[in-house]
Amino acid sequence: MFRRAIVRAPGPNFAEGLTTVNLGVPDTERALAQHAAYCEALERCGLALTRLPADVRHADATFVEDTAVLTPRGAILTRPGAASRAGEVEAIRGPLAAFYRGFRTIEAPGTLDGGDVCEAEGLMLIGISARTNEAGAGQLAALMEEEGIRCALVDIREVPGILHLKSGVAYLGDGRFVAIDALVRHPALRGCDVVPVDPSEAYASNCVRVNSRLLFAAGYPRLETELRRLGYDLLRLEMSEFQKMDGGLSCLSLRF
Ligand code: CIR
Repeated sequence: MFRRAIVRAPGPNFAEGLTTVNLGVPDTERALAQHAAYCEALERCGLALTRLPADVRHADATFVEDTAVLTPRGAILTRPGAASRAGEVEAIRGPLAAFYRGFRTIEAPGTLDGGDVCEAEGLMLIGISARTNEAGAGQLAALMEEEGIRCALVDIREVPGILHLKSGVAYLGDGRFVAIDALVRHPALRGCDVVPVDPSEAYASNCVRVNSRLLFAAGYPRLETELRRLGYDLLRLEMSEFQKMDGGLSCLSLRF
Protein backbone atom coordinates (compact mmCIF):
# COMPACT_ATOMS: atom_id res chain seq x y z
CA MET A 1 0.00 0.00 0.00
CA PHE A 2 1.46 3.36 -1.03
CA ARG A 3 0.51 6.49 0.88
CA ARG A 4 2.74 9.16 -0.63
CA ALA A 5 4.63 10.16 -3.72
CA ILE A 6 7.22 12.77 -4.58
CA VAL A 7 6.96 14.41 -7.99
CA ARG A 8 8.81 17.24 -9.70
CA ALA A 9 7.34 19.36 -12.47
CA PRO A 10 9.21 19.49 -15.78
CA GLY A 11 11.11 22.74 -16.23
CA PRO A 12 11.27 25.18 -19.14
CA ASN A 13 14.42 23.36 -20.32
CA PHE A 14 12.74 19.93 -20.31
CA ALA A 15 13.45 19.50 -24.03
CA GLU A 16 17.20 19.78 -23.35
CA GLY A 17 17.28 16.51 -21.39
CA LEU A 18 18.81 13.25 -22.54
CA THR A 19 17.07 11.06 -25.05
CA THR A 20 17.89 8.05 -27.21
CA VAL A 21 14.63 7.98 -29.16
CA ASN A 22 13.85 9.79 -32.32
CA LEU A 23 10.33 11.01 -31.67
CA GLY A 24 10.87 14.74 -32.03
CA VAL A 25 11.21 17.63 -29.61
CA PRO A 26 8.77 17.58 -26.70
CA ASP A 27 6.32 20.43 -26.25
CA THR A 28 7.00 21.71 -22.74
CA GLU A 29 3.50 23.14 -22.26
CA ARG A 30 1.97 19.81 -23.19
CA ALA A 31 4.44 18.02 -20.90
CA LEU A 32 3.26 20.25 -18.04
CA ALA A 33 -0.37 19.37 -18.77
CA GLN A 34 0.46 15.65 -18.94
CA HIS A 35 2.39 15.94 -15.69
CA ALA A 36 -0.56 17.66 -14.01
CA ALA A 37 -2.85 14.81 -15.12
CA TYR A 38 -0.31 12.29 -13.80
CA CYS A 39 -0.27 14.01 -10.40
CA GLU A 40 -4.06 14.04 -10.33
CA ALA A 41 -4.08 10.31 -11.11
CA LEU A 42 -1.74 9.60 -8.18
CA GLU A 43 -4.09 11.56 -5.94
CA ARG A 44 -7.02 9.51 -7.23
CA CYS A 45 -5.05 6.43 -6.14
CA GLY A 46 -5.11 7.88 -2.63
CA LEU A 47 -1.56 9.27 -2.46
CA ALA A 48 -0.54 12.50 -0.74
CA LEU A 49 1.89 14.31 -3.01
CA THR A 50 5.04 16.26 -2.29
CA ARG A 51 5.24 18.50 -5.34
CA LEU A 52 8.74 19.80 -5.98
CA PRO A 53 9.34 22.83 -8.17
CA ALA A 54 11.06 22.47 -11.53
CA ASP A 55 14.85 22.26 -11.25
CA VAL A 56 16.26 24.36 -14.05
CA ARG A 57 19.80 23.10 -13.39
CA HIS A 58 18.78 19.57 -14.37
CA ALA A 59 16.68 19.13 -17.50
CA ASP A 60 15.84 15.50 -16.59
CA ALA A 61 14.93 16.19 -12.96
CA THR A 62 11.23 15.49 -13.51
CA PHE A 63 12.25 11.80 -13.73
CA VAL A 64 12.63 11.62 -9.94
CA GLU A 65 12.39 7.84 -9.80
CA ASP A 66 16.03 7.52 -10.88
CA THR A 67 17.42 9.31 -7.81
CA ALA A 68 16.39 6.95 -5.02
CA VAL A 69 15.24 3.45 -4.16
CA LEU A 70 12.66 3.36 -1.38
CA THR A 71 11.90 0.25 0.64
CA PRO A 72 9.90 -0.34 3.81
CA ARG A 73 13.20 -0.22 5.74
CA GLY A 74 14.54 3.03 4.34
CA ALA A 75 15.86 5.07 1.45
CA ILE A 76 18.89 4.52 -0.74
CA LEU A 77 20.21 7.46 -2.70
CA THR A 78 21.37 6.35 -6.13
CA ARG A 79 24.34 7.38 -8.23
CA PRO A 80 22.85 7.98 -11.70
CA GLY A 81 24.76 6.66 -14.66
CA ALA A 82 24.45 9.87 -16.69
CA ALA A 83 26.87 12.59 -15.56
CA SER A 84 24.35 15.35 -16.31
CA ARG A 85 21.97 13.83 -13.72
CA ALA A 86 24.41 13.43 -10.81
CA GLY A 87 23.29 16.64 -9.10
CA GLU A 88 19.68 15.47 -8.95
CA VAL A 89 20.51 13.17 -6.06
CA GLU A 90 21.46 15.99 -3.68
CA ALA A 91 18.28 17.80 -4.74
CA ILE A 92 16.09 14.88 -3.62
CA ARG A 93 17.85 14.38 -0.27
CA GLY A 94 16.03 17.27 1.47
CA PRO A 95 12.52 16.29 0.31
CA LEU A 96 13.15 12.65 1.30
CA ALA A 97 14.55 13.70 4.69
CA ALA A 98 11.03 14.79 5.62
CA PHE A 99 10.09 11.09 5.59
CA TYR A 100 13.29 9.06 6.05
CA ARG A 101 15.92 9.21 8.76
CA GLY A 102 19.40 8.59 7.36
CA PHE A 103 20.23 7.37 3.90
CA ARG A 104 22.27 4.58 2.49
CA THR A 105 24.02 5.43 -0.76
CA ILE A 106 25.40 3.86 -3.92
CA GLU A 107 29.11 4.63 -4.06
CA ALA A 108 31.65 5.00 -6.88
CA PRO A 109 32.49 3.16 -9.01
CA GLY A 110 28.90 1.95 -8.78
CA THR A 111 26.19 3.63 -10.81
CA LEU A 112 22.50 2.93 -10.48
CA ASP A 113 19.30 4.53 -11.81
CA GLY A 114 16.04 3.86 -9.99
CA GLY A 115 14.47 3.01 -13.34
CA ASP A 116 16.50 -0.19 -13.30
CA VAL A 117 14.92 -1.38 -10.07
CA CYS A 118 11.72 -3.42 -10.21
CA GLU A 119 10.38 -4.35 -6.78
CA ALA A 120 8.09 -7.31 -6.51
CA GLU A 121 7.27 -8.23 -2.91
CA GLY A 122 10.31 -10.06 -1.56
CA LEU A 123 12.04 -10.11 -4.94
CA MET A 124 13.89 -7.21 -6.53
CA LEU A 125 14.92 -7.29 -10.18
CA ILE A 126 17.91 -5.04 -10.87
CA GLY A 127 18.77 -4.16 -14.44
CA ILE A 128 22.32 -3.86 -15.68
CA SER A 129 22.00 -1.20 -18.34
CA ALA A 130 23.71 1.71 -20.01
CA ARG A 131 23.07 3.55 -16.70
CA THR A 132 23.39 0.89 -13.98
CA ASN A 133 26.67 -0.99 -13.81
CA GLU A 134 27.51 -4.26 -12.12
CA ALA A 135 29.11 -2.51 -9.14
CA GLY A 136 26.00 -0.39 -8.51
CA ALA A 137 23.65 -3.33 -8.93
CA GLY A 138 25.83 -5.41 -6.61
CA GLN A 139 25.81 -2.70 -3.92
CA LEU A 140 22.04 -2.45 -4.05
CA ALA A 141 21.65 -6.24 -3.97
CA ALA A 142 23.85 -6.43 -0.86
CA LEU A 143 21.76 -3.74 0.87
CA MET A 144 18.52 -5.48 -0.08
CA GLU A 145 19.72 -8.86 1.08
CA GLU A 146 20.26 -7.32 4.53
CA GLU A 147 16.55 -6.47 4.40
CA GLY A 148 15.62 -10.02 3.42
CA ILE A 149 14.79 -9.04 -0.15
CA ARG A 150 16.08 -11.50 -2.73
CA CYS A 151 17.63 -9.89 -5.82
CA ALA A 152 18.04 -11.05 -9.39
CA LEU A 153 20.14 -9.22 -11.95
CA VAL A 154 18.76 -8.71 -15.45
CA ASP A 155 21.27 -7.63 -18.07
CA ILE A 156 19.46 -5.45 -20.60
CA ARG A 157 22.53 -4.05 -22.35
CA GLU A 158 21.80 -6.10 -25.46
CA VAL A 159 18.03 -5.55 -25.37
CA PRO A 160 17.21 -2.96 -28.04
CA GLY A 161 14.80 -0.11 -27.42
CA ILE A 162 14.83 0.12 -23.63
CA LEU A 163 16.82 2.55 -21.53
CA HIS A 164 16.01 1.02 -18.16
CA LEU A 165 14.79 -2.36 -16.96
CA LYS A 166 11.40 -0.87 -16.11
CA SER A 167 11.07 0.43 -19.68
CA GLY A 168 10.34 -3.24 -20.44
CA VAL A 169 9.05 -4.89 -17.26
CA ALA A 170 6.52 -3.97 -14.59
CA TYR A 171 5.26 -5.74 -11.53
CA LEU A 172 1.47 -5.76 -11.31
CA GLY A 173 1.14 -7.34 -7.87
CA ASP A 174 -0.07 -10.82 -6.92
CA GLY A 175 2.99 -12.49 -8.49
CA ARG A 176 2.26 -11.14 -11.97
CA PHE A 177 4.50 -9.10 -14.29
CA VAL A 178 4.17 -7.60 -17.74
CA ALA A 179 7.23 -7.87 -19.95
CA ILE A 180 8.37 -7.15 -23.47
CA ASP A 181 9.21 -10.09 -25.75
CA ALA A 182 12.93 -9.93 -25.10
CA LEU A 183 12.43 -10.37 -21.34
CA VAL A 184 9.34 -12.53 -21.10
CA ARG A 185 11.36 -15.74 -20.76
CA HIS A 186 14.20 -14.30 -18.71
CA PRO A 187 15.33 -16.73 -15.95
CA ALA A 188 14.63 -14.05 -13.32
CA LEU A 189 10.93 -14.33 -14.20
CA ARG A 190 10.83 -18.13 -14.29
CA GLY A 191 7.84 -19.44 -12.38
CA CYS A 192 6.11 -16.05 -12.45
CA ASP A 193 2.94 -15.22 -14.29
CA VAL A 194 4.05 -12.87 -17.09
CA VAL A 195 1.72 -10.97 -19.41
CA PRO A 196 3.55 -10.61 -22.74
CA VAL A 197 3.55 -7.26 -24.51
CA ASP A 198 3.27 -7.09 -28.27
CA PRO A 199 6.44 -5.52 -29.77
CA SER A 200 4.33 -2.72 -31.29
CA GLU A 201 3.19 -1.78 -27.76
CA ALA A 202 6.51 -2.14 -25.91
CA TYR A 203 6.25 1.36 -24.39
CA ALA A 204 3.07 0.35 -22.52
CA SER A 205 4.96 -2.24 -20.48
CA ASN A 206 6.00 0.61 -18.19
CA CYS A 207 2.76 0.64 -16.23
CA VAL A 208 2.52 1.27 -12.48
CA ARG A 209 0.38 -0.48 -9.92
CA VAL A 210 -0.65 2.04 -7.28
CA ASN A 211 -2.87 0.53 -4.63
CA SER A 212 -6.04 -0.68 -6.35
CA ARG A 213 -5.36 1.14 -9.66
CA LEU A 214 -2.94 0.68 -12.54
CA LEU A 215 -1.45 3.71 -14.26
CA PHE A 216 -1.31 2.91 -17.97
CA ALA A 217 -0.08 4.87 -21.01
CA ALA A 218 -2.83 5.84 -23.46
CA GLY A 219 -2.63 4.53 -27.01
CA TYR A 220 -1.86 0.83 -26.52
CA PRO A 221 -5.20 -0.96 -27.03
CA ARG A 222 -4.01 -4.58 -27.09
CA LEU A 223 -2.31 -4.53 -23.71
CA GLU A 224 -5.04 -2.29 -22.31
CA THR A 225 -7.73 -4.79 -23.34
CA GLU A 226 -5.78 -7.71 -21.89
CA LEU A 227 -5.15 -5.97 -18.56
CA ARG A 228 -8.81 -4.94 -18.27
CA ARG A 229 -9.78 -8.55 -19.03
CA LEU A 230 -7.53 -9.64 -16.15
CA GLY A 231 -9.48 -7.30 -13.91
CA TYR A 232 -7.15 -4.33 -13.49
CA ASP A 233 -8.62 -0.90 -12.90
CA LEU A 234 -6.68 1.24 -15.39
CA LEU A 235 -6.07 4.96 -15.24
CA ARG A 236 -5.03 5.94 -18.79
CA LEU A 237 -2.58 8.78 -19.10
CA GLU A 238 -1.22 10.64 -22.12
CA MET A 239 2.55 10.31 -22.04
CA SER A 240 3.66 11.45 -25.50
CA GLU A 241 5.97 14.25 -24.34
CA PHE A 242 7.74 12.14 -21.71
CA GLN A 243 8.11 9.27 -24.17
CA LYS A 244 10.08 11.62 -26.45
CA MET A 245 12.61 11.91 -23.62
CA ASP A 246 12.79 8.16 -22.85
CA GLY A 247 10.52 8.57 -19.84
CA GLY A 248 7.62 6.42 -18.74
CA LEU A 249 4.97 6.45 -16.05
CA SER A 250 7.14 4.99 -13.33
CA CYS A 251 9.95 7.54 -13.76
CA LEU A 252 7.76 10.49 -12.85
CA SER A 253 7.36 9.67 -9.16
CA LEU A 254 8.92 8.15 -6.09
CA ARG A 255 6.16 6.19 -4.40
CA PHE A 256 6.25 5.01 -0.79
C1 CIR B 1 17.22 10.11 -19.08
O1 CIR B 1 17.70 9.79 -20.17
O2 CIR B 1 17.81 9.91 -18.04
C2 CIR B 1 15.85 10.75 -19.06
N1 CIR B 1 15.67 11.53 -20.24
C3 CIR B 1 14.77 9.72 -18.94
C4 CIR B 1 14.80 8.96 -17.67
C5 CIR B 1 13.69 7.98 -17.56
N2 CIR B 1 13.67 7.37 -16.29
C6 CIR B 1 13.18 6.16 -16.04
O3 CIR B 1 12.80 5.42 -16.96
N3 CIR B 1 13.19 5.75 -14.78
